[in-house]
Amino acid sequence: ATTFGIDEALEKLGLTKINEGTSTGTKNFGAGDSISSYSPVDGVLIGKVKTTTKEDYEKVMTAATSAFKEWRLKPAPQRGEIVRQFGEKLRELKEPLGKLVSYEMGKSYQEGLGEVQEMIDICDFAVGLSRQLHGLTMHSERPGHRMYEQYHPLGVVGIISAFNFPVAVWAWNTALAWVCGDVCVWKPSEKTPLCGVACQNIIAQVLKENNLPEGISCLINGDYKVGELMTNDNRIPLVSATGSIRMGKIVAQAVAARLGKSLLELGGNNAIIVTPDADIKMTVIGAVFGAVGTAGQRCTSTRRLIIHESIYDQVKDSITDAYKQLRIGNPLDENNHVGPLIDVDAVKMYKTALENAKAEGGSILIEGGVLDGNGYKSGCYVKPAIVEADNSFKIVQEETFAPILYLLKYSGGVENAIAQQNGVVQGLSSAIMTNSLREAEHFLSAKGSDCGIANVNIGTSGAEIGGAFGGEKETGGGRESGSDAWKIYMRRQTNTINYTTELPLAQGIKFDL
Ligand code: UN1
Repeated sequence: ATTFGIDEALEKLGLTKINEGTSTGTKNFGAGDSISSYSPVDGVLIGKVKTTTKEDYEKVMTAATSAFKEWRLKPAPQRGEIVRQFGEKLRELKEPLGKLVSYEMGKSYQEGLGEVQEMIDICDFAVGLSRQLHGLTMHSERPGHRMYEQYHPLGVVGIISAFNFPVAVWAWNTALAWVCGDVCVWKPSEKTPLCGVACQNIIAQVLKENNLPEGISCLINGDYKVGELMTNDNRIPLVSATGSIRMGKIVAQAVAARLGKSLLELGGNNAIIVTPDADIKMTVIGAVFGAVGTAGQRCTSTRRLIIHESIYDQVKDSITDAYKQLRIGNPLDENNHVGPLIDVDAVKMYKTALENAKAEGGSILIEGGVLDGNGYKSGCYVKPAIVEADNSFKIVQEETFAPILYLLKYSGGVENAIAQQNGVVQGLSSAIMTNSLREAEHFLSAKGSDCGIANVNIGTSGAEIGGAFGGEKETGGGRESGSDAWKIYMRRQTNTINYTTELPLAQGIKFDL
């Protein structure tokens, strides 16, 4: 249970009704319009955030580029110390920030806290990493020569993030980018602008306490037009973007046109394969959390269950029974399982998807619908739905950011299930529920899942920060968070040093003067 209300949470995060959203530090430069942030929980206006004008953006970039000149020279472990302090602040503010995430985005308070925990975890990871930005040494083919590689800071990193993880995805990027010696300019989703200002307030405080330039962390606000300022800006060597495939294609093309790098984290169409050997109880928990958690608005949400025909009815009955237990309502009330969608546009897309599924011949197992009346005044609460469908349906091929689960059937061997699982354009997360070693290893082999994440006896969502996070095909190919994802935030340099008085050429070439 929480001990304070949303107003107190806003106060602890330094937020007011009108917030200065365009900033380095906590200063606002601009005269941009305001974005009003309404809570999907109760439809109430939480606050306003000013948007970034072109002139503001130039000031931000001036601050960021000059901060980079200083920050890149600070030894990496000292940069890690700043990230450590940031992680400490997040520990102190976990409850208010988790509450704001829940209230502004609509995910459950537990998930809001979980999201802040992901931020804390990536800070810890980055602190350790700050002493491990290793390159390799190689053996030169020339006598008296030494060859090695080193990683240098890259520059200003642009971050475009989505509403569904309004704080954690920024932290995955920034925590790594900062220890790598980069500075960051962040455009949060215009649907969750207060989460952006809250995070900016926290890091600005840490930078101030350490007498560091504010431009190390910058915030810009607005819609895609503000994002375009970054994608077209050749002062930004790397743009990391999370969101829809449509958005990713636009970002990738703009960044590629100037030969910049992009790190893309786009849509998923994640499936759980349920084989005859599956533990049904575990399957139900994994599938239901994956499908209705965050109201189906994670890029790792479970959208498809691919079930073997021999156990199809049993799984179907268990899942539909579980759905009947779900409580939909205020996500800040810990008794509820499912909160609202982000806004009424999302509700429209949910309704259209269900209509399309029916029109294509899907049969509805658990009826959807929009809730109204007491407790549902925002108009954003919908019922999680289950549809029996076919993988070839156009709607099944798409990612609908809502709690709609498609049940698909397979017969024969696990290869038939894998063919369906891989038979979509997206390639983010995948899972198999099985106790058969053969099936599990087949699923993980080169002819198995084609996704960036492939799990055995775990659902599709809830990845840990220690692994590289991302996916293949139209998911965009980027990897964030753990493992060696840090490398994209740095530039690699190969160095060969000659410590002799001769100048032998490589490849045995003779060039006598
Ligand atoms: C996202 O939905 O954009 O694996 C990120 C998960 C979370 C992150 C999801 N750790 O579900």
